[in-house]
Amino acid sequence: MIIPDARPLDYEARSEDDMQARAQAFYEAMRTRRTVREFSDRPVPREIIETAILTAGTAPNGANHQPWHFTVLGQGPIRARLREAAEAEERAFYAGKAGAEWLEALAPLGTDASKPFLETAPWLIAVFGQKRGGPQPGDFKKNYYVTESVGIACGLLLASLHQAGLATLTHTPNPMGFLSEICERPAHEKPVMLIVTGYPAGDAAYPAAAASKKPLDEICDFR
Ligand code: IYR
Repeated sequence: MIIPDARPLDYEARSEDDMQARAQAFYEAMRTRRTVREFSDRPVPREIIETAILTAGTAPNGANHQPWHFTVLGQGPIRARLREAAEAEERAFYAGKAGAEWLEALAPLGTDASKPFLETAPWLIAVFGQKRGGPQPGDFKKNYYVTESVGIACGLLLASLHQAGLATLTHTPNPMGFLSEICERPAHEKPVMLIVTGYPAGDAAYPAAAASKKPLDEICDFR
């Protein structure tokens, strides 16, 4: 392969012991992440959120078009509107739109249509996948692997926020059309999820069922 405008890789070789220790340390850090649904209103510096979004923006993605947009909502009057719209969708969802099987799957989490965190948490990050765009600002080319790219970016965003010491919640009100409207995003951008972040409320708790993770031999095989 011929690499256009090739640059030497900035690669730091490590010993196998060091690699295992670093992988283990990252696992120990990440395994303490819990999805939190009760947030404090204590402010969090904007710079931490900016750094986490820069981290999300390093995600591998289709043709390096970086097909994502993050609309960050701080505290403000827009929050009440957003909560109202989200809770209206959630009420319909929990009242039966979800169907019995889905509601049964959610029962161990204890979730319901009430979403006070949409007003309490200092930051909400609405994540959009761009069907069109390109490597340069203003491009309007077709994008590729948008779902996968945005999913990886969200994973990095959540890892960064957790590593920084913040609580997070991936919230996916269904449907999410109202997010595009409130965030004033164009029609070629699809809302993917809302990431809520801030400090956990003093009495925040999580359902034991959510912390039970499958063992390695269940999620992996080597051939
Ligand atoms: N969007 C709803 C329902 C919900 C769905 C799944 I799948 C979850 O893992 C959690 C919740 C809500 O936010 O309550």
